[in-house]
Order: sequence, then structure tokens, then C-alpha cells
Amino acid sequence: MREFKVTEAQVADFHSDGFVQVDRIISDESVALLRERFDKLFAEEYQTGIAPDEVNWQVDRDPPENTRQLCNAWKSDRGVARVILGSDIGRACATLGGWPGARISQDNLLWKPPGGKPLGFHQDSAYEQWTAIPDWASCWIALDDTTAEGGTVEYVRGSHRWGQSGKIDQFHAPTNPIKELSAAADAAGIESPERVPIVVKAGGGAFHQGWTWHGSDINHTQRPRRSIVAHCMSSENKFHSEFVSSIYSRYKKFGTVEMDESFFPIIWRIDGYRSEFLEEYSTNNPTQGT
Ligand SMILES: O=C(O)CCC(=O)C(=O)O
Repeated sequence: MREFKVTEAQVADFHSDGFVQVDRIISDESVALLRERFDKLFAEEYQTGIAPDEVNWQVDRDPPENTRQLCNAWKSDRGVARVILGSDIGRACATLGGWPGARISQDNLLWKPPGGKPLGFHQDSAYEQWTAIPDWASCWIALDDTTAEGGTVEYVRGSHRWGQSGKIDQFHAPTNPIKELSAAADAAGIESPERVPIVVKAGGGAFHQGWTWHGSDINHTQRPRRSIVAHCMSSENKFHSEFVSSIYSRYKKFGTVEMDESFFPIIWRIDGYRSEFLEEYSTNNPTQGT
């Protein structure tokens, strides 16, 4: 598998803009593997027998025009784990975050069909308050060639410096995807926020900072827009001692704020450490049932 590395210029752009576009992150083989795994996962066929932590779209439950989303599908599929828990993605996120290492907080699988609805503009770190260090560095990877009119992800340049807002009212299929973004821009004294669409070939993408405003609009094309995201946090992170996530705090053990690597694996650390189970887990039968 190819090994991706961020350059010094990309690190500088990430800090000044709150994101950086990268033309190639994963190989064509990994793109093909993930597309195949998307079909299975969104049909609720889980290779490991374990459902993702969040199944935010189901075929018989949700409108077909909504953007489909699964979170932590690495627990359901070893092929997904093999790509998205890659040490090169961890190293890039740790380098950008300024951390000694990176743990996965969540992966996100996103599938916006033709005509698919927007995802509201938000700040990721507002959703990470259940941790002691609520900062993320995330890697967003396109699995289809993206276009501005195809509902690709858009980042608002410099918005990581606007301060911290809370969670938005409606993440999935909002009628006004920029409602909270507009309020945050007003509060920051920004007249015309600059929305930058990420236009890349499949396998390319972007890295963004946890407080950078981003979201995506309607898919006006006839092609699907699939993508996968690794939301990483510092390898040193712990649970918050008071704030709770209804989903992710279920992995907190009583009497400790330590995070268990089985649920939040360390995917890269500067001393060479990586959670030990990952190698066997992610290479064993990556495309077949367990
Ligand atoms: O892909 C999108 O439309 C939004 C992705 C997103 O919210 C994220 O990567 O945090």
C-alpha cells in the first residue's frame, strides 16, 4: 500500500486556512476496495457481525435523497479498518494536530446520491466535548471524482479562528445548511465567508482542523458522491470527567478516564507504537467474511 506524508507547505496551509486540499491520499486499489465495502455496509451486511456505532441512514427507514452516513464502520469491516486506520493517515493527523500520536475517534462513511441533500455546516470539535482534549484533525477522502456542483465538502477559509460554537440544529438534510455558519461569521465580523469546495479525483481529499466550519450542499449531478473520513484525536486524549456523549461515553469504564485502545485505537505514535490488535484485525480476510 502507498504511504502518504504531508509536506511542510501543507502543514503551513492547514494552520493558516484551517484545512488543506491534497490531491492523492489513498491508492486506486484502496478506493476500489472501499467502494465495494460501501455497498455491503449500507445494505447492513457487517463482515465482523458488529454494527457501526452510528447508522444514520437505513434503506427502509430514511428518505432516499438524504446523505447516507455510518460512523465507526471500521468495527464492522476489516477492509475499512485497513485503509482508514492506516498509520500514514495517523501520522499526518498527528503532525497537523501537533500531537505525539493519533487515535481514531470516529470514521465517517458518507454517500450522497444524485440529488442528495446537504449536510449542515458545523464545527466537528463541538461534537467532541466528551473528551478532555476536544480537538480533532480529520482526513476527508473522496471515493468519487468531486465537483463543486456535486455536493462535495466545502471548508470556510480561516474559520478555525472564529471561536467555538455549539452543535448545529439539523446536521442531516437541513433546509438552510448555513444557518449557524452565517451567525458565527456575523459574530466574528466576517462579511463574506469564503467557502472552498474540495475538487479532487477519487483518492484525493483534504485535512481539516476541528474548529473549521464545513459542510456540503445538494448533489446537482447524476453521479454519487461517496467519501470516507478519519476523525483523529491526540493519542494522549482521555474521557472528559463530566461531559458525556450518549454514544461514545458508553466506552468509558467506571473509575477511570483512560480510553481503551480496543475502542479508540492508536493508529500512529512518534515512538513507533500502534495498537497491537490492528495488524491482525485489519489484514485478516479484508474482503471476505470472518
Ligand atoms: O462530506 C461532507 O459533506 C461533510 C463531511 C464532514 O462533516 C466531516 O468530514 O467532518
